[in-house]
Amino acid sequence: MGYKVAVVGATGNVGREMLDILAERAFPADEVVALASSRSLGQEVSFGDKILKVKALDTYDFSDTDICLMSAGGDASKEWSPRIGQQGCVVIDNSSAFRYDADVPLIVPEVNADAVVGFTKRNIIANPNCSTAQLVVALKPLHEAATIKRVVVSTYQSVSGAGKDAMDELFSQTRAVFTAGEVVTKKFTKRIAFNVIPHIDVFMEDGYTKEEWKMVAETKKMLDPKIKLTATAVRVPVFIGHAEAVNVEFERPITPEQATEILRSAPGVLVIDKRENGGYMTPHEAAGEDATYISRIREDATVENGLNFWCVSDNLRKGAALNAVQIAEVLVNRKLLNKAKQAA
Ligand code: 11C
Repeated sequence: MGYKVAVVGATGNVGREMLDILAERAFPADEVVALASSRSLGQEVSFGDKILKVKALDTYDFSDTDICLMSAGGDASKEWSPRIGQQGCVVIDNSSAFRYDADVPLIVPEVNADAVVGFTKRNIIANPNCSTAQLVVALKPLHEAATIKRVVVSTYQSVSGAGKDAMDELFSQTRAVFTAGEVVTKKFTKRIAFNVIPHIDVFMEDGYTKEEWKMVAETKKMLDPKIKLTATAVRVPVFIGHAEAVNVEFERPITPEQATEILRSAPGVLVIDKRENGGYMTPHEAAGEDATYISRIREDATVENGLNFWCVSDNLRKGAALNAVQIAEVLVNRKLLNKAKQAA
């Protein structure tokens, strides 16, 4: 028997990707329903070789739906995810609304799949922020091998993380620069075309941004609360694919060769590290791919047991839609969905 799956936010960047990935991975669904706010009612989205007409979220009855992949923003999640969960449908929520709640598991299957069982309290599972997802996929096997003490990470995040309007803004600003037209800035705080902006999400009181705070809180929740992490999150004029320069200090010695071998056999990771021109991965090449790519693995000789590496992934896939579908696969493979109906 297959499952009934709803995708909320089906017309957005991540929602469309969720539909593509469900089809690509032949998720065992008998029925897939595309939902969105009434603004998108009647729009069409593709699901494999089918076209789905978008239905309204606010009139949809979730009681016979097994899984809801939710990517309609934090406000919609806060309003809808608890209600959907109460109807016995497990919500895999891509927003930050529930990530830090103790009774909601935050899951990257390669890192902490076993924690998924905690979903029965509210029938909600949180999907991490894109910049954290790819980072913890890389850190987990290294932490197991040599115990991470501290991480310093700088991100180079593509505009698709900020939604479709942000992608349009990069496109139209780039065109305006080339045609000597007016460069209009709406979505970002400064011009993004031919620029970089050290600001993602809102500012916090301590001077960090919420994006940077999320990387700290989510790494601690999923991997180990003892890990110290500091981040600088930067937006770059790239459409799809987040990159990260990562510096790690370990408790025990680990050589670049050992780290390379460990990462080569780690789930979800592909090492591309030839130490020659072009022998590394870039966001452009990672777009549309599932892996978290690791390149430039080298010793940081300025600290004891230090390594540097470069980490790249498609933020809409591993950073959002793919991870959500992988969580759904964990629920199916571990036969956990009947627990959702009992919990409701
Ligand atoms: C960005 N990382 O690139 C953000 C997008 O908490 O799920 C995802 C925000 C989140 O702008």
